[in-house]
Amino acid sequence: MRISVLTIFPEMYSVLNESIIGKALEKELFSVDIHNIRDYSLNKHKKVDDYPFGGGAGMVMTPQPLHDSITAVDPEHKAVRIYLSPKGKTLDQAMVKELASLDHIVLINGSYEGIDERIIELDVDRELSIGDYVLTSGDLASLVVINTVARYIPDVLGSEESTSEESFSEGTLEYPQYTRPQEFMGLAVPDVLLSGNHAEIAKWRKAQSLKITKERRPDLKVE
Ligand code: 4GS
Repeated sequence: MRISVLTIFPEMYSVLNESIIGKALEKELFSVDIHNIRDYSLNKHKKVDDYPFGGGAGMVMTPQPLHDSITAVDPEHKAVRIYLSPKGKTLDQAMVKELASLDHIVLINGSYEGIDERIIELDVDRELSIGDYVLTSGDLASLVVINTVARYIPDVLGSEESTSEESFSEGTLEYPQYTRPQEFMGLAVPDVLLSGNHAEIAKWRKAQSLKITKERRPDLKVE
């Protein structure tokens, strides 16, 4: 899988060199190419923003550098082009899985008050939000997309970090986990987890998972 990123803050993506994602990129299990939108500006000062028509606060990203950078990374429009914005459909684990099945995605990042609407009309396939709050630019949202999608690329996660028994994998929140010591600050690990009875452990975990989902996320509706 290839992920292309269009941004005016390419340095924000240095976090991709860390941890599990950094290792996966080193192994070329997938690729991320980052492009500075400013490099595509035909303005003599490399300007990428301007005042909004109609007035109002802030600046708007101009269409020319966006259109040219999008066209440069995806000339035949074979990729799914995604604009990160609070107006988009909110990212969830089902969407993450779907995105992970694509060959090429382009992540388009706005800053300031946003981008000229005509770019959304002309060049964008989908708008995607990571949640109901406002960031200073789409870049942290893009990093969330890259991180969550990468987890579904074969061999990115080791056997210790599988996507099979985690929150949302069954549409529910994950059961509580315990490790050594058996007692900590007077608190014991639930007996069933020490029993060696795998059927009973699975039953307990399932029940815990349903209980915590009902309590904390009634919106997730299970069964
Ligand atoms: C989000 C979000 C976001 C909106 C970008 C204001 C700068 C900012 N992008 N999910 N202009 N939430 N974007 O807040 O994706």
